[in-house]
Amino acid sequence: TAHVRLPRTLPVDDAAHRAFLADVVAGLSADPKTIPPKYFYDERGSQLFEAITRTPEYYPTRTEMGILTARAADIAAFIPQDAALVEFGAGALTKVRILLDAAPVRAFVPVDISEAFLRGQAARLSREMPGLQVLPVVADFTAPFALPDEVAALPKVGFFPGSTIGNFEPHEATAFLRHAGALLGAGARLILGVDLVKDPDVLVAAYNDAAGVTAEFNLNLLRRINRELGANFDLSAFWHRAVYNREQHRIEMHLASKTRQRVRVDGRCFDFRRGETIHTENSYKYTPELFRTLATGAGWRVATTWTDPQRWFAVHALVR
Ligand code: AVI
Repeated sequence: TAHVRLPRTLPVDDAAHRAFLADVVAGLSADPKTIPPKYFYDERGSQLFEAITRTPEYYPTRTEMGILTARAADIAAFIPQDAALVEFGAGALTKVRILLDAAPVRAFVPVDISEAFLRGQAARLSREMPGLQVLPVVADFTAPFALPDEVAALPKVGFFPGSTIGNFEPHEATAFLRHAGALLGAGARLILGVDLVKDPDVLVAAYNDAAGVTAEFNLNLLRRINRELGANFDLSAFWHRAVYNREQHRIEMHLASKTRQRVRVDGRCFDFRRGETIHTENSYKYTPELFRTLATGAGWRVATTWTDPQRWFAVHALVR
């Protein structure tokens, strides 16, 4: 029989692969070196993030869950009848279940970049809530995307929990809020979870858990670059570092080089000084006042804000 030559194995999504490579090459060529945090979330990264949320130090998830649970009736009252609920960066769908149990929603559109994880979670939710139309969208929600036709005529409510907005630079957060407004349409509403400015010791501990899960999450970015971009990072040659920047009211995560070293990515060389870092994430914290200014500047109005008794976390209800 004829010998069939198979094509070189291509990544599932070639455009996404090229964007990843371009971002990593540009980020490692810059000074200081940086890589966008959205690349943390391959399948293993998504699982490591879920593990972070269960560490004793990482208070945001359980604090926000507490607010959503305590205020479920008030939040449900903010959601119109037969609405489509659109969740940005849906992850494990734990939080939205609280809203779906409290509000009579017609359709649920989880949007996430991590395809395998999203499809698995959406299928599970469909089985649990057979009356609900679940319409997953695989997309990078930091770029424009379209909603499914099925929800065109329904009133829209966005849901963006977890303080993920804090991982955007302030100008990116403004752009996201504007895009979300355009996507959801006139009269839309948006429920947003935002981590509050607080005692730096509490903040720093949350990003330096004793079990080392956050360190593993940070280092997994290098593992992903090795696997998907043919790089040769030695994971044992980098430290995880998380510090609070008071002036910019943000946690910064870095990967610091333990030695002077050279790393190859897709045939290109990148040199590291001893102690030089790759800045991998900012996690901005907002006072209610700072957040109100951000939202107003992006065309939204803060209708209500719910917090926990310690005022560690805020859930804001926005209207256009
Ligand atoms: C997803 N995001 C809001 C998390 C945060 O707290 O900024 C990501 C994270 N990074 C380290 N730990 C958690």
